[in-house]
Amino acid sequence: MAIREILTIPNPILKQVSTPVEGGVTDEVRALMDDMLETMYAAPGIGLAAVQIGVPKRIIVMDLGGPNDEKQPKYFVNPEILETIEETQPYEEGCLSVPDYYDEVERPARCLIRYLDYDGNQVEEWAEDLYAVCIQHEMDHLEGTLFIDHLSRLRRQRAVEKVKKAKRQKERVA
Ligand code: K2U
Ligand code: ZN
Repeated sequence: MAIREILTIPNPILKQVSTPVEGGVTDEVRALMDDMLETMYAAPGIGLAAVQIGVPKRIIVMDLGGPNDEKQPKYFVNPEILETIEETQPYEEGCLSVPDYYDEVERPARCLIRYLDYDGNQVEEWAEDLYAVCIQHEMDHLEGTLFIDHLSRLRRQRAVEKVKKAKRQKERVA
């Protein structure tokens, strides 16, 4: 396993639409998910899409447990959102690819998802609460969409400028 670099804006790879995994959940796909999970825990974060480590394939990993909880990783290969309910819920979102910027995003409160798990079994289940927020945030990544793309132009520009300024300051110190 390895901790991989997490791409941050304005890296254009983050805007790519990820392609489906062909040929099922192979050992190679599992090795990539192992790296994604190790990278996510080290960040730390509770979700990560493959495109965030520069691999535009439709793969997501997640662990909604807290830092002191027993690890409960979830793996999503070729995930699909089959249904959403009309009711929405606001959530103060962040993103490992938009470091140190948080803002409120409204998303459907529940969604029906279908995906292949770590063993290649097909799973279909409803997600709600933080699970619904996180899976929709990650599914956005697979479409090349960031949570800041749901914000007003002004707030999105503020986020971009804040990340660029932090990068310039980091380069000056290095
Ligand atoms: O995609 C990512 O960058 C991972 C996000 C997932 C996420 C974003 C918004 C809301 C829920 C999940 C990171 O985990 S951001 C860090 C974080 C950690 C705990 C709770 C919310 C966000
Ligand atoms: Zn994100």
